[in-house]
Amino acid sequence: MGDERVGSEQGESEPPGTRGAPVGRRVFLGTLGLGALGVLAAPMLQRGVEAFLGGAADIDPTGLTGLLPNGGGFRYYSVTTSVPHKDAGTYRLTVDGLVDRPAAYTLADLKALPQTRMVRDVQCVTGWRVPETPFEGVRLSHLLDAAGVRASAGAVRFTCFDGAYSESLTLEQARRDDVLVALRMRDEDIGHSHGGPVRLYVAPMYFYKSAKWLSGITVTEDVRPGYWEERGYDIDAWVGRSNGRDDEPTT
Ligand SMILES: Nc1nc2c(c(=O)[nH]1)N[C@H]1C(S)=C(S)[C@@H](COP(=O)(O)O)O[C@H]1N2
Ligand SMILES: [Mo]
Repeated sequence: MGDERVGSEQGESEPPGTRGAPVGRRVFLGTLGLGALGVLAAPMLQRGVEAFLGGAADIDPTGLTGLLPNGGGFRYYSVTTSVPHKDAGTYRLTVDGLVDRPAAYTLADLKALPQTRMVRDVQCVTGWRVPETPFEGVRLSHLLDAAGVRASAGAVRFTCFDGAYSESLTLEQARRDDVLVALRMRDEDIGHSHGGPVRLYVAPMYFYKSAKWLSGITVTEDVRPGYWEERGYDIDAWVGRSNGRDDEPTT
């Protein structure tokens, strides 16, 4: 499965070979050189540091807080060291590829479309889970229908304005009711650190499918593996029956 990079815009990274382990804790221990203290001491240490750091994850210049649970159990992930900020003035979502009507949506365009709200658990493939998280946005199927998907199409590729991340779904998966182009998370507009202003949300799959900073939807003939999928993660990432894990399904 490989070395999922965990951390911050400052680029902390997770050591390889920690699949299935409590990753934040291991990275944390590794960072401070405390590995020998072992797993038992770690939860206490982590709680202590968290209390000390408070809610500073968004402004922490060291990147250390990015390794810790923040914002109600979420961890901040980015594969790039920095991500440009986009707002209502600069954000665009393009839909292209094997479609009859390519489109470019502004944030206002997306907000004007029918919104769907869902509350499901979020499960990262590295082990952490956040219960009952509301997501809200436009069904991906709505954007695909509006674009007019051609008969030759079989998959969808997602690209991101971080310039590096990508994801993929089969067309059948992409058309599910529980796949959103999300504008809101936890009943707030999605902030920059969680992939705002727009991220993908694929409720039944591991959270790596939910590409942050979504900027492109390209309809393709075949699935083209996404960023982590090229590095060993399963392309069909159903929670509980992929990636060698047995988590409770999220839907
Ligand atoms: N663009 C982008 N999207 C991404 C990632 C990333 O590094 N870059 N990481 C994925 C992974 S592995 C997880 S667990 C979630 C983390 O989302 P969060 O930072 O809102 O907790 O985003 C997913 N989407
Ligand atoms: Mo993840």
